Amino acid sequence: MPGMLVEGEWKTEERIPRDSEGRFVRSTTSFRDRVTADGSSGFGAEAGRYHLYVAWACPWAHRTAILRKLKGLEDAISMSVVGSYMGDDGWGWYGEPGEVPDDVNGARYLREVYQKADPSYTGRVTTPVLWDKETGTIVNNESREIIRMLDHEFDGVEGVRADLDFCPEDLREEVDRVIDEIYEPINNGVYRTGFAMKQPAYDEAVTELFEALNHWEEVLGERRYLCGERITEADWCMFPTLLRFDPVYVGHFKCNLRRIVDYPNLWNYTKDLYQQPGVAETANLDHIKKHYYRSHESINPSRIVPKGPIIDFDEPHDRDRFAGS
Ligand SMILES: N[C@@H](CCC(=O)N[C@@H](CS)C(=O)NCC(=O)O)C(=O)O
Repeated sequence: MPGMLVEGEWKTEERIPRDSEGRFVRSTTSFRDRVTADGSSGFGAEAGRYHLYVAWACPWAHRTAILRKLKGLEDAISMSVVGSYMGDDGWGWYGEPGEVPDDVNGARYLREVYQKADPSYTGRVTTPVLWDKETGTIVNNESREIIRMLDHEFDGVEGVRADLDFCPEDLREEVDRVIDEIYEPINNGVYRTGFAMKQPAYDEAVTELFEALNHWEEVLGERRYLCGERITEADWCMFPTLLRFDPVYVGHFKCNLRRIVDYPNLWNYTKDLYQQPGVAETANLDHIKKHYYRSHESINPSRIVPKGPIIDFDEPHDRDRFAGS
């Protein structure tokens, strides 16, 4: 893990945050403004006004890259992609294939973007970041809130797929409930498992993680997607974790009771989502593997990136047996 900003200054002595029992503790994010269709929040939905910073490696950022792609927001919202390595300087641009340089703020390190938004910012420098070019600040850096904005607020912008709604009104409660339900044991659970520093903390996290996967394996035996017959934001919150599971979390994070390929429904579901038009272009497995294995020196001191597993997300899936999009 890299450092963090303390009153606007970069400190590298900070480490992966853990409690006294060795449990990984995720920090809360601090930029929580919203873009709104009518501009009432001060951040109106306009083409060309916003810029998204992502890491291909990061599952939270991945959600936002997917929504941007699927909603047809690529022309309206520009995007930079940091390199895969997160070392002492945190996220930054190193000239690696797959990066997209920051032509908005000209940053070398992502922390510069946070410093510009708030010169006395204290907190972690995380992806994703939604930047407002007009006021020169960060609107929001919480993936779940960013995907909701991309899903709904830009529908009046030309070229945007207003016909696609990943959180329709009648499903909103259910979508939010499922996003909440998968967050702690699964999305954050893989990190709590991998970053645990004491045996009981690991045991607790890995047990919860697989209990939750077992549960969703069953649910997905009855319906095509997490909330029913249509793809929702909940699926786009689940997918980035499942995509990374076998290539990274099984080995690097010791999430190894089972692999996703051992779960017929979860595996076919993962392939179904991967094969949705546009999604594969957001799935950079090279950045994903390099990021985890090379950035977390405390759990992989050699920084060797394993060659396997051999896995094909393009192989046919069986989800057409259900009704659904
Ligand atoms: N709650 C945030 C979490 C974002 C997050 O933790 N991103 C990781 C990358 S996967 C990060 O940038 N970590 C850098 C750090 O903690 O220093 C969200 O969902 O947007």
